This record gives sequence, C-alpha cells and structure tokens, in this order.
Amino acid sequence: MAIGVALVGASATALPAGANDDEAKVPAYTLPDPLRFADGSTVRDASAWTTRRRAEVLRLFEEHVYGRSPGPPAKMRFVVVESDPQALSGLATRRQVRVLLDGTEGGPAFEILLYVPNAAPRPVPAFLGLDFDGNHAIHADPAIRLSTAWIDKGPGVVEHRATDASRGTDAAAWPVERILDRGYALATIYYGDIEPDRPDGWKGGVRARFGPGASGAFAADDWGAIGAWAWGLSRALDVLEQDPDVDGRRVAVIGHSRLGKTALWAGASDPRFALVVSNDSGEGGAALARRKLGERTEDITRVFPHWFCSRYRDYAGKEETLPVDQHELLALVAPRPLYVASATEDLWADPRGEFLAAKAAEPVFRLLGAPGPGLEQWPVAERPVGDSIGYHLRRGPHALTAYDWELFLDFADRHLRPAPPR
Ligand code: GTR
Repeated sequence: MAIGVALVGASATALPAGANDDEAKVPAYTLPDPLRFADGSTVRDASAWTTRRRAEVLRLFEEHVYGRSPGPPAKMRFVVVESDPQALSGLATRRQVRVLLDGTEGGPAFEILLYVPNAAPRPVPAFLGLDFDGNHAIHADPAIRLSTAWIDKGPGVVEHRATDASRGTDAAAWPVERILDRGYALATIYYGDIEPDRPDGWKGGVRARFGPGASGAFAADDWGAIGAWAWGLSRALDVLEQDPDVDGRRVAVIGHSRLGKTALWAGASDPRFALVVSNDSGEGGAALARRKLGERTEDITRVFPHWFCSRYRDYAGKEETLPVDQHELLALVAPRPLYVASATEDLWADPRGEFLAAKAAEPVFRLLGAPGPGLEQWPVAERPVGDSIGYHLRRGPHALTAYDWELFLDFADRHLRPAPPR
C-alpha cells in the first residue's frame, strides 16, 4: 500500500527520533467522561445520550478535531458507466458508477467500484471503504477503469498517474473473492477522487466546491481532508441506498490507517452506517491522544496539516487540553457495532491506546443496551475479543491483511445477518 509522506512506515523498531514507544513513559491522564454533560451533570439514561449528549460530543469533534462538513449537495446524480453481470468468472456483478456531485459531467465527481456476489440472496449487506491507490489497484480485474486522478506514488504510478502496471497492486489488502464468497458486496472509491491527499489538495477536491470554506478561507472549525473523505463516503452511501442489489441498512464502513480515521469519522457523523471498522487507525483515529505514545498531535498536524480542522493544531503537544479524546469518537458509533483492529508492530498507531479507547467507550454502548460480553484486558495477539465492540491485535506491521478481513467478516456475520427486520 503506497502511503507516501514523511514519517511513513514507522514501526516498533523504527519510530522517528524523539517518539515515545515506551509504555513506562505514558503520563498519568484522566479521560473526559462521555457520560457527563458539558455542564457537569450526569447522563443517566439512553434517552439523555441519544437526544442530547450525543450531539454535544459530535459538536466537540466538529469544533476541535475534524471540522464541520456540509450536507448532501442538491443536484447530485450518478451514472453507471460500466457493468458486467458475470464479472470475476461469474462470481459477481460488477458496476462502476460515476457520482456527479453537482450533477454536471465536468464537475466534481468520484467513481464507485461495486462488486455484488451473484450467489447471495439480494439485497446483500456490503462493505464500503476508500482505497489508497485507485480502484484499479484493489484487484487485477482488467475491466476496472484505470484511475486518471492524481496519485501520490505507488507501483506503476508514473508522474502521479496510474498505468496498467498499477493494476492489482493493493490486492493483498482487498480479498475481493473471499468477501464475495462470504455473501457481502464490496464498494470502493479512490480517496483522491474526493480530495487529493496533500496540503493544497483541497483546490482539486470537494472542499473547493461545497461548504463554507470553498473560497479557501477556512475557519478554524471548517472541514479538513478527513471530513471531506468521510463526506464522500456518505455520498457513496446515498448511492448504495438506491442500488436494488445492496441493502442500504446493512452497509459497513471500513478503512485502514488514515482511511481508518476517516471510516470512524464517517461512522460517527452518519448514523446510517450499520457497522464501523477501524484498522490500525492510530492518532486521530481510535488511539487515545492523552497517552502520548507513538504519533502525537504535533507530528500529525505538522506532516498532514490538511487532514483536520485548523483548530486541532492548537492541541499540538497539549493533548491533555483537548475537550474530547478518541474513546468518545468510538462512543458516537454506539449502539451500532464497532470493530477496532491493531497490529503488534504498529507502535506509531499505539495499539494499546486503540484498545483502551474501545474499552473506555464501553459505558456508552452498555447504557444503550448493546448486547454481549465486553472487553476485558488487552488481549494477546490474534485472540479476537468482544461482541458489540470487537477488537483484535494482529501479529505484524501496519497493514490491512486477509487475516484482518476474516475477523471483520466474522463480526459482520454476527451483526448484519440475518437482515434486521424492516
Ligand atoms: C502515517 C501517519 C499515520 C497514518 C499513516 C497512514 O504517516 O502518520 O497517522 O495515518 O500515515 O495513513 O498510513
């Protein structure tokens, strides 16, 4: 997976100089209580959370972390640009859908690649996730349209454009046949279609066309790139809701790393997502900022200044002053099922901090009656735990692997099938 900016590939053995990878150096910290209103009073029941506290927490994340995103665009429409009912040797129906965000052919647009399993009874549940290198990189299927968008770098990418040599280069992260065999549709979009991932990327993305900062004068709480990518996921869900083969009420949103942060923000801000999966999402994703282990707000806002709202920079080096921590982002998913996955060598993402955030989100899930046993201690590697909140720690580096997918599919089987009653 091409992830091409500085500080990339940091691992247990090679964290950038000065980064803490030592549990003993984690400072004492107190997490904000998700079940306490801003005025100090206690959230006593599910209705107090659902009608008032949830909105309060969501607003804090908008104002301090990801920024505010606009609603759906008025004139959006979509066109099926390619389809084949016998794709992948008859295993799936493939559709490639161009989403015209302002309704015009020349306007901002992104392309959804959708595979629907032919053997499964329709409408099927689906996984929806952004991809790093273009839809054509997730599988060698020669009919996948080659992206013409800007791509930072990666196998087969020449002068920031994909070539045929880029086809299938991310296939290890996308076990397409396995997902289809298990009865799920898969939909993906190249994240750079929504906004190119670089500090000036907004000029070529949806933030230049929609929302309050369209002139480039972003307020401290206007959306950043993660907000834009998450908004794109919601627009893709708008489209999937209209697809007769997909059950729009059973769409899981999934993402790895920066796109795991994005999946969490999409799932937190758009309650239509039925299940949320974060893989190795780390700082600004599932990991607790206050632990100050691995990547810090200072690192992320310096190297990726465009990802968050600009106010987030105020917390660089001062994570303890954030009015929220990331367990509250996870709590926004409740009572919908949430899966957090970590990897043993991914210290840059603070795997233990990802687990502890999931654990600290549990009181909200419990208050809302989410079923099943909770999380106990940080489990040893490769022993998946939890019910409403699933968690596993994979052995190995920062990556999305077939092993991770297998556990996400097991989790989805428990929560998305059979179809919830209408
Ligand atoms: C790193 C970044 C992480 C993570 C990762 C990725 O460079 O520091 O927060 O998002 O990129 O997206 O692979």
